Amino acid sequence: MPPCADSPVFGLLINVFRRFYTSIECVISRHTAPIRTPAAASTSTTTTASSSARLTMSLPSDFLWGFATASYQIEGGAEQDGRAPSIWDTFCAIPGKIADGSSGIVACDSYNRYRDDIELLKKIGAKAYRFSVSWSRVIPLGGRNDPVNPAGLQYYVTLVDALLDAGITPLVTVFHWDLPDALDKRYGGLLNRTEFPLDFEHYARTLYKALPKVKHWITFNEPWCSSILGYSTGFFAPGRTSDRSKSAEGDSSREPWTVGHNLLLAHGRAVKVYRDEFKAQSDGGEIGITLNGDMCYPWDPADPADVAAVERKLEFSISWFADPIYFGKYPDSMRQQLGDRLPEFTDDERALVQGSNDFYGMNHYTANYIRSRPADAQPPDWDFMGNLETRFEDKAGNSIGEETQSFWLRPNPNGFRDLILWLTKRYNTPKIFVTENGTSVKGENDLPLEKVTEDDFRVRYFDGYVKAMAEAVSQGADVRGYMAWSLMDNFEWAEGYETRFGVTYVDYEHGQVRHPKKSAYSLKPLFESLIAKA
Ligand code: PNW
Repeated sequence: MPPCADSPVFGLLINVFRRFYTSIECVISRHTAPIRTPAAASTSTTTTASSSARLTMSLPSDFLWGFATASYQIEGGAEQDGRAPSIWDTFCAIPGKIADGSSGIVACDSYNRYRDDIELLKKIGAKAYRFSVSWSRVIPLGGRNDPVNPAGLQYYVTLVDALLDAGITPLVTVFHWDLPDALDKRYGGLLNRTEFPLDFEHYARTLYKALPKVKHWITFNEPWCSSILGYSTGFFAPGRTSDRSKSAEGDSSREPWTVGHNLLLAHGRAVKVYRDEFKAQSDGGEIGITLNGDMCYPWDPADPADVAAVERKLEFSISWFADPIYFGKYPDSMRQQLGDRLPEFTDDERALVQGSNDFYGMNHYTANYIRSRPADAQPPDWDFMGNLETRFEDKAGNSIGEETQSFWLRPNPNGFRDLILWLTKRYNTPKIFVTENGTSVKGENDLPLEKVTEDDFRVRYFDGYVKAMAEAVSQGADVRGYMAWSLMDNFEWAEGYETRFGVTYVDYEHGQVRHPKKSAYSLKPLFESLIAKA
């Protein structure tokens, strides 16, 4: 507990803090009926007939499309064949952290049913599959001097071989949030600037060596989520935050920025090892990081402060990681607000991180309106957005998109096009793989099976978003692949199993049986209409 924890000022701060994090949900409950205007995008296709014609065959002939998942969300088999707990197993065991009190102990049981998953991918025409590796399955205690678990590693060797036999290209995420719990206990996990990058490097090397046929490697999934949700709001494992009602430990003013820095260093190390020791023999293998980012629009387009706040929000979420990778420094807006709470790169660190992406992995789901805060209003030290507010309605009352089951997600396909073009401009036309895009559907979990598979809302979402992506390509963006989130309903982190993102319904009550929804079959014809013939 900090010395001032029982002071009235601290109490007030915490109240403000809590109100801030629930403000998004308040906005939703105030507007149950979404307002449509020309500016507001809906899930319906936003392209006109003539632009649709222009989009035909606009994607390159070798464009990879498929579906994505992550280890802790689908595998289950938590105690099988020597796997040890990750920080998510530990976090799920704390009452109140997961909406439905669930965990990933069984999940979709993909550890035992991966052959079903591959059959499913074949049936729906996927060319690629993005999955992540469970670190604590491969190296149960996590560290560079800890033993490798051959059975755990073999699971991924078999999975990759089976995918390739089925003609499906594997994209492998090395880390999708499930840090071995032993490393968190041993040295503070992601908070440790020396040990964590070295252990991650060793773990990554173990995978490169065991999986030489993999040609698309993603070091980290969404470091923003690991840093902010894990160490500022405490919504995600390991749940650290300054909010003492949620966690006895944590410092939201500093820890997220430390963790972000360490994730960049670990990414840089893992990329260097890949390039030095594996890339030459890999026949075109590539490596990059996946960043999340929502598109932003000004709450009041006529107010320069809101326009500037849009840029700041994009910098605080995307450029926090992408600027060091492409430019070797943090954005000025972040340095200005955070001062020495944002770590400085040493020369060696900068050399490691700058230029470390062969491609940009893009996860994208939604858009927000941004309202600036008065310039003279000092942001609280836990602010992670850049002294601004996010809204679902603009000044004129236009809604950014329709409600979904996820409080943070409202579809706005034009935002996808605009964000791809923003990245294209700022980072000089990087090669982009869209590594996640998808939606939950409001009330889907309450529907009977025969209705749940008729997911027209999700079909329209994919149609709008994929065409918006094709539009960005026709305007000069270099997008090479697209992975829909997700192949199947799965453990949606703090939201448990009540929120479903799958194109396949998973019947958790009757042995994890998979039932493809309409959306599962919708991507093949969609991509066939957009990909140029070889
Ligand atoms: C991504 N937010 O996470 C993850 O990569 C997936 O594992 C996850 O299932 C998927 O999106 C859907 O949620 C996010 O609150 C989780 O803004 C939360 C947020 C964004 C992305």
